[in-house]
Amino acid sequence: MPRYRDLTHTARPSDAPRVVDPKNPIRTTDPGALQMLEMIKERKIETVYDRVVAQQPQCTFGYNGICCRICIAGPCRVKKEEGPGSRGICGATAYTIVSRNLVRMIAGGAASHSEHARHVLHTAHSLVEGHAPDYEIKSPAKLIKLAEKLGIATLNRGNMEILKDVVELGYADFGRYQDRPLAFLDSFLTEGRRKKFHETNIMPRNIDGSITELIAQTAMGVDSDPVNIIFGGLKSSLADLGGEYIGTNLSDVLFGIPEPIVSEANLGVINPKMVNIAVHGHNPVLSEMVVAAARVMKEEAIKAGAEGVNIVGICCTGNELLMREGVYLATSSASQEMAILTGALDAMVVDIQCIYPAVQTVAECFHTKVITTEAIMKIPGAQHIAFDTTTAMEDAKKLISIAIKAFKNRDPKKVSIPSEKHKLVAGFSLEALTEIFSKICPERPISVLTDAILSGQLKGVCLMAGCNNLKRAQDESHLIVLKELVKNDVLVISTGCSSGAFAKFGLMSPLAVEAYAGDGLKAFFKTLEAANPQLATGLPLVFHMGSCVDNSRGADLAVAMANELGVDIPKVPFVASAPEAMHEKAVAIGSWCVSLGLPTHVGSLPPLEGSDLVYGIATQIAHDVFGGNFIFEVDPNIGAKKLLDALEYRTWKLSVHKKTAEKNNTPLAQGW
Ligand code: BF8
Ligand code: SF4
Repeated sequence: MPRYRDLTHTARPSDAPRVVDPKNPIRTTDPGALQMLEMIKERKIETVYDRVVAQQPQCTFGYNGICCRICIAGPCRVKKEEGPGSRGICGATAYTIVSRNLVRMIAGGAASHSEHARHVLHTAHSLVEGHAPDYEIKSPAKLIKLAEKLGIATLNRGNMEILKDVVELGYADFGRYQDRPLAFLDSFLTEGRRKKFHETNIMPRNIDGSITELIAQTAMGVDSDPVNIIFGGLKSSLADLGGEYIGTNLSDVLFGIPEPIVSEANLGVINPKMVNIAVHGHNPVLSEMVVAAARVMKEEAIKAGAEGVNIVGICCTGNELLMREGVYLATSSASQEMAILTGALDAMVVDIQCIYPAVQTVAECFHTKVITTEAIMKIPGAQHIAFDTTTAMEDAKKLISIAIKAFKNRDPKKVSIPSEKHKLVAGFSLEALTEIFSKICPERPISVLTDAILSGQLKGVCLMAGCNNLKRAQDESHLIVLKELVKNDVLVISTGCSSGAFAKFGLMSPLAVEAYAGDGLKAFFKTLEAANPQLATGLPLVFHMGSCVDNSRGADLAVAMANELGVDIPKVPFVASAPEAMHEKAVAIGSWCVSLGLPTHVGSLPPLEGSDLVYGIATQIAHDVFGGNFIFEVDPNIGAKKLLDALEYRTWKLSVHKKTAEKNNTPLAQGW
């Protein structure tokens, strides 16, 4: 059972309101978005902030996960505690309906992340085959490291030859039928997790099969056992992690390993004198090419009367480009429409995921061109330009020409750009962090972090991830959780829209360390900075690890810490938090975090409260089986306290076990 120091805390969420201020349309705290809304208030353009209010109150059956639409005898709702109304038409009870609905979200998340990974894999494959002339192996070092992890021979072999084998193994991971584990996943797990996943029968052998199996398992009249269904879900969540691992690592091979880099964030990065193009979505395969094309098309933009081409990022495509190229981050998920409202965005080029269909509706009030680029992602009214990796540069140039043409139609009277923007330092891949630590201890770099925890200087590590969910005001929960954690000396790494929130508020900067970090964290940063004079700036309050698929970098760090400490992940003072989770991808990530053995806070409740059994499995029984558990808590202050409790408990227990092992000269206890 998870333990809480504060005895008023239980596995149940507090009584904090589930939707804060449901009638208030000002549902953001982002200073850039607030400025934007103020600027356009006379014009009354509908945005997500209006629609979320219009949706209130949301359906309680759906909210609790007790509405089943799996077959067309339904929809069935669990309406009563007992009798025929307590079951669906087929007799499915609440625990079956809730668990089926939940794991189908995991399947959606796993499909999304791995579709992204598949695209990166296809690109690498085209490169190997000689059909992707505009791409290259930017990081041979990463390729070698990855190949070695995967057991692929590297000695006396050319890079393309090695990449060919890596790609083949990646493809096999999507469709393997032999009884062997997913290679990319298996390549980085701790021994303890490998054993646990085999014992619990959740080690996936392929990605596509795990997702398909889960959909089949949860079809009408198949599995009704909630425990079996949830374990099926966890298997898919691990397939999701495998997919993320492929996505992150192959992106690093093709586009480079992120290193500390300085940039800026929030709507003020949109430049009134330039052709502004927002790249939005998740996939670096297209957006990296847009950045490259923008560099060579500067002259054309100048001819059109602009000073050049300004690429800005939104959501995780933005994070990918920020991490590797230092591209400005305009905004994050919930405020994506705001970028168009500036009236100075000439094109929004989108790939996949988290793109509101509403961007086209807003764009129609301006000159902005919304351009979709992937076969599975079109928006009525938007222009579609199929992006092909074999003609990547040519396609990217086409996109930029459209933006330059649109720039000429920009209406200066409609331009109003918020001044808000903040400097930031991003680019903290695990390699970059390891490099920084290695300046203190070259032999065992991760010991710099684990020793700081064991000595009490740091309380532990938290991976902050996830989206915006407007049940509370945008970004508020991300900020509250972060501030509470850093004040208590927790080292925070972040991804996705959590990173977006911190960047937009100026918290991803060295200046924020002085204002918000606790003494231990400050001292830790000072030691690192003193040993790393090569860093152009000081270290930021929070380390940006990348996009949503880059949560795999967080998993990598948890594994490295476990190996350094000689324990499995459930004993490592490492927690995760998604204070504003929204997407199915977040459900998949949260589920593999728990399977890996991490206490995982989620600030917006997934639809599972309709079954006490399923709720109990997620928040308590999971801890007994995997050492990780969900902490569902909508109040970010309480959520942060529960995370701190979990870290404190782990550090205390680990220290006791270490002392006992040293005193008695016995192996370190592995139980959690
Ligand atoms: O993949 S954090 S809202 S943008 S799902 Fe989407 Fe959530 Fe943002 Fe990135 Ni991740
Ligand atoms: Fe209703 Fe059962 Fe069909 Fe679900 S599967 S909609 S509970 S009949």
